[in-house]
Amino acid sequence: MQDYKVIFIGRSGVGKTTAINSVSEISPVSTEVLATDSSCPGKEKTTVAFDYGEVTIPGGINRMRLYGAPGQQRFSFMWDILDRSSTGFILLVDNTLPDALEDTRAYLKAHKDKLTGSHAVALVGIVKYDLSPSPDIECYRRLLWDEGFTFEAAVLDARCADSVLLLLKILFRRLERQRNNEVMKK
Ligand SMILES: Nc1nc2c(ncn2[C@@H]2O[C@H](COP(=O)(O)OP(=O)(O)OP(=O)(O)O)[C@@H](O)[C@H]2O)c(=O)[nH]1
Ligand SMILES: [Mg+2]
Repeated sequence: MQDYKVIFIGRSGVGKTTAINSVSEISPVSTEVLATDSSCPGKEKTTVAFDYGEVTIPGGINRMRLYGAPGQQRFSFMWDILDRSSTGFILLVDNTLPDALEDTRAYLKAHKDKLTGSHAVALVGIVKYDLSPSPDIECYRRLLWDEGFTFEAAVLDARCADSVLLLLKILFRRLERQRNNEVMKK
């Protein structure tokens, strides 16, 4: 059985904790506390250390260990701890942000080394598309292409297990491909 470590990253309030809670087969570990600032209006709680859940990829025996990073900058010291030996990254982006594309570009640039490391596989998940269908997915694909990333982009609703599972399956296929390539090289 292959175990993959996957980290959900992205701004505060995008849906990292929600996504893990939606699919985890174990009771998820949460480190949410009441938010004391206004960095994410309308949301009561924020993650201060990490979320943790586990899921089996349907039709397989492979397990994914899911971690959610805190979105708030002041807890960014956790990102380096979580990144160690990570295999997959899912960058969630909030399509309701007024500058969603530019925000995504800035995030990708800031974390380029991590996301394109030799053992890393990453993809972009666009949430809250139901609330704002613009920019559309093609805009994100173009942005990724322009910035030289080979990641896939997909739409999901972090509240819906099937939707999150679909995204995890895409990541899983890419992780398997990378693992096979590494085995062939040996
Ligand atoms: N309408 C809609 N709401 C969504 C969607 N995905 C997530 N949400 C909501 O967005 C909010 C996300 O909150 P969290 O999961 O706590 O966000 P987080 O990324 O863990 O935030 P931090 O812990 O502060 O970094 C929740 O209220 C979800 O119900 C979506 O696709 N559509
Ligand atoms: Mg959270």
